[in-house]
Amino acid sequence: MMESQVISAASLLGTKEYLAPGHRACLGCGEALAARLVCKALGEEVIIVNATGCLEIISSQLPYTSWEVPWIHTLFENTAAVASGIEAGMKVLKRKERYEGKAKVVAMAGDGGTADIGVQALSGAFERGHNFLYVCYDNEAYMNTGIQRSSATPFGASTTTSPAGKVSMGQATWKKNMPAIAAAHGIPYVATACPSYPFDLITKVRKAIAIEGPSYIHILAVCPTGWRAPADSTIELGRLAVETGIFPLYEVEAGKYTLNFDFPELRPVEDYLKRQGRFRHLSPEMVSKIQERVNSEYAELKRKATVSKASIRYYIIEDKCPGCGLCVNACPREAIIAMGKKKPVVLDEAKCIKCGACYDACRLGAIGVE
Ligand SMILES: Cc1ncc(C[n+]2csc(CCOP(=O)(O)OP(=O)(O)O)c2C)c(N)n1
Ligand code: SF4
Ligand code: SF4
Ligand code: SF4
Ligand SMILES: [Mg+2]
Repeated sequence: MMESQVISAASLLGTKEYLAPGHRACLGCGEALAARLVCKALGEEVIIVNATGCLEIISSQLPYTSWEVPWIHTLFENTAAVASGIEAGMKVLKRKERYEGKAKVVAMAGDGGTADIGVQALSGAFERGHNFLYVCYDNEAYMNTGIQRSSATPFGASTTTSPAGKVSMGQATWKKNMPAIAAAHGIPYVATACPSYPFDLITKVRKAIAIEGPSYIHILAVCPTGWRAPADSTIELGRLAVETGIFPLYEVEAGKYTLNFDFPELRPVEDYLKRQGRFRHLSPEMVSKIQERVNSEYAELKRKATVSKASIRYYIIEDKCPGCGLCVNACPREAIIAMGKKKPVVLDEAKCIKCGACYDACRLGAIGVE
């Protein structure tokens, strides 16, 4: 029989930061948050290979660095090639008994550095079967250089090179499906993730680095600056991207698809689009077009997936809960009900989408996970 185990954030992740505070990311940067969580999940036996882009710029302004682990900066285009070289070099050193460690090579790049200029190097590294993890932080444009469109910019988004105005309606092409491209290489592990679902993200990173061979994680990294959204909307926008089906969270393991969060009903895409200035100009016709596309892509994903509700379960530890109500406010689905002052709250599992927001909100460790 499996024993249920209560875990706390500290026991799950440890308190050590590997992407240290003091970096120069904008307020509310989803990319910095995602990288921090990824690094915490990776631990210290790692070599980070980081393309030029926001993450590198905010974290490595000489004479300062936020990196508490071995880290190398690469060009915009060659992250996967540099990672391949390091991994191959480590193999040789091991063979010659000059290196006995178990450090994992982890490449990191933005959507431009991955889906555009870096895709050739990445495809080659996947095809050669290097033992490394590649993480793409997808903020849906070239943010570091001033919000230029990339092939991962969504249809209709206004950027400085796809500006909405009299002659243009924003980005005219559909977002490139980079996780599908990675999966088409037949590599052992591909996943999508978002820091608005931190436990899901951490689990996937740990799974990916335990795998022998190439693995790929595509992370939606909300960028308040480039998306023209309030800095405090990062977590909510990530949740909305998932709950509308715009950015579903799934894994592809040896070709088998698992949808990690499946909703009885998707929220309308408008709930997500209307919160961002980059979509402000969209006409109702364009919103309907986006809705149709999301509906059909989500249906296709569900057709491929062995649908699994996340295997975790959240519950209230009654003797620790004085009913402060923080989790009630944090829950996006009204799945936690306050029973009155000084009484423990009640969690309705039928309504729970396992987002983990209540767990993050509780200051008293009164929410358990099993
Ligand atoms: C060959 C080359 N072209 C252009 C640049 C300039 N450049 C540096 S970062 C960047 C955009 C990065 O975009 P992305 O990979 O999406 O990362 P983000 O900044 O959005 O996190 C560009 C165009 C460069 N460094 N090298
Ligand atoms: S521009 Fe966007 S991705 Fe870059 S540091 Fe600012 S919020 Fe983060
Ligand atoms: S995990 Fe917590 S916050 Fe999220 S839906 Fe379930 S009860 Fe609500
Ligand atoms: S946040 Fe924690 S202590 Fe407060 S009501 Fe929720 S479970 Fe109880
Ligand atoms: Mg980008």
